[in-house]
Amino acid sequence: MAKKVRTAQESSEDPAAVQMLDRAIFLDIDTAFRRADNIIPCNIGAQGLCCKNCAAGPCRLVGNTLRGVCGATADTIVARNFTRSVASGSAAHSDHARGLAYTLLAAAEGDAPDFRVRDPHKLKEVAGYLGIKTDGRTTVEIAKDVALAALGEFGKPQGELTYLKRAPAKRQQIWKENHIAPRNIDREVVETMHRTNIGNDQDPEHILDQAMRCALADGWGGSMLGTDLTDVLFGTPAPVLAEANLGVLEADMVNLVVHGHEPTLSEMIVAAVQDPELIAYAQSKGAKGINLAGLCCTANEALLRQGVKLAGNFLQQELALITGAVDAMVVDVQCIMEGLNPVAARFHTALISTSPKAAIPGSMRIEFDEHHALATAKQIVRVAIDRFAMRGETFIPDIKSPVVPGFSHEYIDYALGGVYRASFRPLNDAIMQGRIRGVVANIGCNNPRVSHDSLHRYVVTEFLKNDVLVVETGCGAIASAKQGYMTPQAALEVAGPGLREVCEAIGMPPVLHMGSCVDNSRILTVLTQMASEGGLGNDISDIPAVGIAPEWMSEKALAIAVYAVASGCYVIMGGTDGPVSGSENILRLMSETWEKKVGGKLEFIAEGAEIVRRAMQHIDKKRAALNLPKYDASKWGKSGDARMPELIALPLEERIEAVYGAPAR
Ligand code: NFS
Repeated sequence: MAKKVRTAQESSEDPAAVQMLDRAIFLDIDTAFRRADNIIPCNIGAQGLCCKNCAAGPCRLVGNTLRGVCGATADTIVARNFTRSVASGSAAHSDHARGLAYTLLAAAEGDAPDFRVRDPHKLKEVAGYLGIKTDGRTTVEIAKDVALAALGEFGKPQGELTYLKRAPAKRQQIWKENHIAPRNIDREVVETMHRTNIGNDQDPEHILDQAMRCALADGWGGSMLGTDLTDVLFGTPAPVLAEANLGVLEADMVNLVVHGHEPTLSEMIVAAVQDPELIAYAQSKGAKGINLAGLCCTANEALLRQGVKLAGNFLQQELALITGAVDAMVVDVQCIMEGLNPVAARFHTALISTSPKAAIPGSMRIEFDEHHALATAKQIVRVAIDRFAMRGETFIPDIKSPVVPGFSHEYIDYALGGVYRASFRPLNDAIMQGRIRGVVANIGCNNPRVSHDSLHRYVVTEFLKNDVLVVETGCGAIASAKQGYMTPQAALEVAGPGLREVCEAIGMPPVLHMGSCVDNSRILTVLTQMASEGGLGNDISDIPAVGIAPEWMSEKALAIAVYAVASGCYVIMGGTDGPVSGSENILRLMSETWEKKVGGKLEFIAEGAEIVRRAMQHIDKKRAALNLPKYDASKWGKSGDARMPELIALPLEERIEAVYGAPAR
């Protein structure tokens, strides 16, 4: 493969990113885009055919080499490599959740004065799942027991994960029959590493069963606890209005960007930037105020609850710095490029690392711990303000889109049915009638091997046109937010006739932002509620739904994909041929065998049009299996008011006249 250096336009479909990529070329600044052009991926590793699990190798299984030094076959090596990645991704999500459990515990014990239970309602719900009594007890008492029970899920000596019982009964039975019900979170990660160590599990199907068990410990364990405890500590999301893309940076304000994944720090920073003393300090340095924005999943967490603006997704972290307008970028863990510091060093930007788990050479170190969280956050804001005074020339793309995020399953329930009859019935009915053809969860990363945001943009547009409701998390959600698809108006402009009617009736966007990648657990909950509501079968695998990560790159995305499959979903990973392409047998195992075993399957499909075709085919197949009417777009579109964008711009009296045909009384 010859190296090809892409132009800015070829590298991204986001116009704000393109402007910054041009500036990167002009200033000769290295970015992930350029590095991806310069590094030709190792074809053997890319297919999963390189084993470096012991010092007898690394063994590369190509040509006539059919076995590694130990005798391992290509199938075993591909399965082992893949399963290790799933363990790594599961560990990342779950360790994040562990941190939240410790924060809740510290708050309940009075050791973290800046944190408290913001959603006592959710606390009681979670207590119920964990078998903790709530009657006659204080919030603090319940919170302490919830935190301890959550921590117990990581290493309990006997039994299975408590949250498994939140799944449909049929699903729980499938896990039991296949011996893939996770016992505790840490044990499944540890056992995966053990089994894939030299000279252990040598049956690829058996290895992949462990991939499912480990991933389930993430989805119905680490991630679900992570979501629940975040809601307990910071509030369950509900819709809020915000903005997305690099245009949210302000030329005349101190710009502080939070990046990474943990909400504990970012929530404190949200509080710190509102401190009148710090605002006055910023003004004393010539700034109009302090502007907070976020990247990646930290951004999603802060957006969902606080309406903090989105500066961009994974591939925009270096680009944000290239505006020259970021005074400080504060990072914690996960998806933080090592390439950031050299870019920050070209500007006045302070790159501040905070996590005891992630040291970043060259960064300013302000270690965060929950015991004096707000004080640390204020210190960070002060650094940003001091750097503002050192700012040089800036170039902020004048590009941003409105976004209405915050669709927790609790809010969807409420939006569909109201306070007194909250229910998923209207959603199930819309799918059963065919107004909504099916549901796609479009999630996951950006990958510099793919033109930035191009596949997210393409597949989501196609699904909306075909009356498929799209729910999103992670960097996929940020891509749609930037594209302007997360407003109720977008339904009128892009959605097909049936989906448009539903969105108009409820006043919701056609693409629902459900949170960070850890919050994919919310999608499991929604699917479970749909399955138990009636009319769409009685298990997740019956629902006309597909999970897609069109531009994935992280091992966390593999963990999500596998727990979704083991929960009964068809999952498509896009952009590349995928990490198991070196073995036809493994590809078959993950599609045909897994579908027979657990009702879900995993496929890697590089190209957008083929992703859409297979997803539609699957949705229609599931509709047919449920005996639902064949999808027919011509039946819909006559109710609802397509004039909404013009109407809302009119003064009240004219609007009433336009709607009711008579002047306002
Ligand atoms: Ni998810 Fe979030 Fe983005 Fe990918 Fe990284 S930020 S946890 S891994 S790159 S979606």
